[in-house]
Amino acid sequence: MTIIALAATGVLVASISRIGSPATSAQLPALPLPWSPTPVPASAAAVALPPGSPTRPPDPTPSRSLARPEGSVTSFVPAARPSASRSSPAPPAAAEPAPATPFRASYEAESQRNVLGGQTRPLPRDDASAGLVVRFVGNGPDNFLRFVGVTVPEPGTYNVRVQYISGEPRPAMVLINGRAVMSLVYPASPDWYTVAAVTLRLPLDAGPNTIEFRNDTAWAPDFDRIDLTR
Ligand SMILES: [Ca+2]
Repeated sequence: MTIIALAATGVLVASISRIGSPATSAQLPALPLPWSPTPVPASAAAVALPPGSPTRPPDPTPSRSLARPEGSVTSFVPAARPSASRSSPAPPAAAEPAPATPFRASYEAESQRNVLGGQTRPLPRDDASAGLVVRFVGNGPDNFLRFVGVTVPEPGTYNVRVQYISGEPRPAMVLINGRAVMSLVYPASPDWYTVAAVTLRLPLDAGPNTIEFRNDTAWAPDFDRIDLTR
């Protein structure tokens, strides 16, 4: 399943794939900016929010003027899997300069360190990391999931890969340290028992951060885990 996301920073591609499935995910070619108001599926729109916006914005429309988002969606990176078979070994890849500060961290949604507001609660799913997801996020302001202590060494924009389960497309907002940075409609996972993932680009402060998922008016996905890299 392939979706298109809006991002003003250059990458306009998002795709989604079942975890561990054959390499069926496809990516759309990157589109040049500036963005032209071509209609896109509402189920795949990442919408920029003005800084400090306290409430969920109206549903996006193709004619909506997009401010530069603080957060954005980038290509989904599936779990490691063998590449397509080759008739001969691939030549060694050219050495790429290592990031100045390699970084990787993972956080389970169901961690007791997190804040599970309102009706949200961890429930078992065999396909989920650590066997649990946080369900019943959204459909009211109290039902939020807040990852606490998401710690990074330097301020900047990080890749945040979000694993979730949602048998239908569902929207949710992302708040960093209490401030709304983006809203995303998470594409449907294969079913209500299979994990999917999208990778977001989110701005984080040095030290501990909170990353909150919420939807004050409709149900959000069930969240499994987040993985940070840069
Ligand atoms: Ca989990």
